[in-house]
Amino acid sequence: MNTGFSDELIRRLRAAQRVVVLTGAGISAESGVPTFRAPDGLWSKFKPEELANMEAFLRNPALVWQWYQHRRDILETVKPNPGHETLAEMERHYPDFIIYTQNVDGLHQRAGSRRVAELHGNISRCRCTTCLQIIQEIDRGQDGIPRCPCGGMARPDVVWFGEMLPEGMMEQGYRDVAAADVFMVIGTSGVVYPAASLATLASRSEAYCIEINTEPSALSDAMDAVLIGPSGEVLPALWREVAPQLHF
Ligand code: BJW
Ligand code: ZN
Repeated sequence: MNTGFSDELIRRLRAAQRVVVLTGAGISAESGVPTFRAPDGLWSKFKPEELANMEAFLRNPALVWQWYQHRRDILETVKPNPGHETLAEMERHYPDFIIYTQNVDGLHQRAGSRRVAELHGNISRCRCTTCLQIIQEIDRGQDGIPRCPCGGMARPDVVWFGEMLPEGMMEQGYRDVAAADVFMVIGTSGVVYPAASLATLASRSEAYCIEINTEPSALSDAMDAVLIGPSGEVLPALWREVAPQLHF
């Protein structure tokens, strides 16, 4: 099959020992998880900046919880797609392989990926806004806002705008990128920082930088190879060329 992948791209992926991947909402799109910035999304009348922040939550916790509960309901009905599955397979092949994901959906882990750093938290967990503890037993409350046993309002354990990412995770990411032979950025618009800075750092490092996206992103110009198409199709096709012995 002539897939149009360049020789350099295939050569770099075959020779690589250390691979770092940054994923965004696009990798889960083919599973049926809506992205954030698509013009026709169900929540397109809200920008993520308007819902994913503490001020919005304190102003209207019911609305913000409605958004998160809707997304949690979607996640109960979806499963990982061939894009997630290919990354899990790649991890088994490379001695050093790690995914930094902006996604909160847990689909990389469900596909079998083991080294996954969740830059923006996980939507399935809740944390108390008063005692700050992770809450195991949620009390739904009469107003529809989940509460902690301490009485405080629960919030999803995700990273909102203006909040710090999990301690030390970006620093580890910068170290991993600096040592990487190949860096891949998949399904992100590349407009949210500091996550996107992993890609800008990679573009200035020795790593060969590959992007997979259905359209050019804010990061495309800095990449060595830009593969336009759905990641659930491009990733398996690419991996079939890189490691044919694993497939045939
Ligand atoms: C496909 C596809 C298919 C579709 N196949 N592809 C530097 C400059 C400017 C601003 C800042 C800066 N540094 C920090 C900031 C501020 C801010 C920020 O980045 N703002 C910009 C938006 C302007 N950042 C922060 O506030 C961060 N914290 C921080 O900086 O702390 C330090 C600090 C704190 C306090 C004081 C001072 C400093 C935190 C950012 C947290 C982002 N949180 C969210 C919500 C998480 C929880 C939740 O899920 O609800 O994270 S917002 C939202 O955007 C979510 C995503 O992870 C994130 C990125 O979105 P993503 O994944 O790229 O999705 P889309 O929809 O944008 O793109 C999808 C892509 O897929 C598209 O390109 C499609 O084409 C593609 N696609 N189908 C392949 N089948
Ligand atoms: Zn509490």
